[in-house]
Amino acid sequence: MSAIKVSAYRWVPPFAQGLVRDLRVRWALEEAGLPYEQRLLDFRDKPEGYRKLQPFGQVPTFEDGALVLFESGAIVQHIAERSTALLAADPSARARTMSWMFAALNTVEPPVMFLVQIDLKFADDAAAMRMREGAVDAVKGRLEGVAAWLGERDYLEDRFTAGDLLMVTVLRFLRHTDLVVSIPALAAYVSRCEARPAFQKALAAQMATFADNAPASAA
Ligand SMILES: N[C@@H](CCC(=O)N[C@@H](CS)C(=O)NCC(=O)O)C(=O)O
Repeated sequence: MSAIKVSAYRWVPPFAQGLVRDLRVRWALEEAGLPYEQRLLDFRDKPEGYRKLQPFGQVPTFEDGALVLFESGAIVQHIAERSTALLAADPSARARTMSWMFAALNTVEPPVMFLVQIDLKFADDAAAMRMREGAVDAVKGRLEGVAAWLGERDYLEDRFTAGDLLMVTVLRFLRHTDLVVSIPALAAYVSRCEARPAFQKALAAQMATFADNAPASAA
């Protein structure tokens, strides 16, 4: 029995499968070689008391004995601090990784999620669609920044880190568009990171949970 528990949804519709943020935590745990169990929840029917673990009722949470964490970035940071697989030992390199972790979640994710909301939730809303062009431009600006930084590099810094892990999970939210694939260096970067065995294991675990718990109506 592993001590670590990660909350995740039992099932979500296909458009969200492979994107739910427990994937970040599963991936980090796989990179660090730390076993975990899932605490499975229904998207619309969270258990009584879950907000004591996650004040907003979201996934993921991370439980390790008495320690309970929420916010995927904070959880990935906590895991990274336990393993040089995600964070180098050198203090300056660690600080650089933190910059990229914040950049992924604080600078790239907000415009990406704004566009995702427009496309997936408000596609029938004319007012929302009028904002789409501006939202796409905002995303393109961020993607160009990441691509220009990457240049010829394989990773954001001189090796794979928790910064890449978070950045790639953010870029994956754009899979319903051609915004990433139309920048070959960025597409190659995402594919390089997704090819890591730890990512493949994490994704397979999330997808297996959805397959095991698919409602009859989804068949
Ligand atoms: N900033 C939070 C966001 C968590 C989040 O948005 N989780 C989604 C699934 S990916 C969720 O549970 N949404 C349901 C809700 O917001 O009620 C994190 O990174 O952990």
